[in-house]
Amino acid sequence: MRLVQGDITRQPVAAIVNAANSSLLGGGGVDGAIHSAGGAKILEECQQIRATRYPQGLPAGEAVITSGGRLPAAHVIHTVGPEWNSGHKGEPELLASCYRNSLRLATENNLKTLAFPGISTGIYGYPKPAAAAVAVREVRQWLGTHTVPTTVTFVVFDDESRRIYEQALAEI
Ligand code: AR6
Repeated sequence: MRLVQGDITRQPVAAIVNAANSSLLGGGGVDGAIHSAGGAKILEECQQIRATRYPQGLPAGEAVITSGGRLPAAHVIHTVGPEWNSGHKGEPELLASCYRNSLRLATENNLKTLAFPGISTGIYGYPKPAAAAVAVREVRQWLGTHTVPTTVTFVVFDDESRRIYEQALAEI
C-alpha cells in the first residue's frame, strides 16, 4: 500500500478508481476530473454499460470497468460510494463493498497497479477518518489473499486527508 498526495487523473497505474454516482454519466469532484481528463470514450462506455446492464443505475457498493480514454491509466473502475446519513444506514458495509468490488475487478482483469481516491469523502460526506480506516482495512485484507494487484495507491488531494491516511496506515 502506498500513499500519494496529488491528482488521481495523473497517476501512472494500470487502473484508477472513480467515485462515481449511480447514473454513471459523470458529476463533480473526482468523477468530473476523470471524465474531463479522460475524454469522451469513458463516457461512451459508461453509457453503454448503463443501457445494457444497469438501466436503473449502478447501485451503491458495486463497480464496473471501462477503458481509461486519454488518461495515463489504461482503465477506470467506477464505483458508487454510499451517501453518509448518520452511519446507521449500512454505510460502512457499502463502502467496504466499493473497495472489495473494485479490487475484484482489478484481480479479474490482471491489473497489477491500482489507485483509489477517498470514495464518499467529498460530496457524499463520509467522515474521512472512518472512511480511511475502511479503505486501509479492505485493501490490506485483499492484498494478503491475492497476488494481483501487487500495489495499491491511496491518492489524497489535501494535507488533512494525507494526515488521516498516514494515521490509518500506521494503525493497521
Ligand atoms: N484526485 C484525487 N482526489 C480527489 C480529486 C482528484 N482529482 N478530486 C477530488 N478528490 P468526491 P464522493 C477527493 O466528492 O464523496 C460526484 O459528483 C476529494 O477531496 O469526488 O464519493 C459524483 O458524480 C474527496 O476526498 O466523491 C457523485 O455524485 C474524494 O476525492 C459524488 O460526487 C471524493 O470526493 C460522489 O461523491
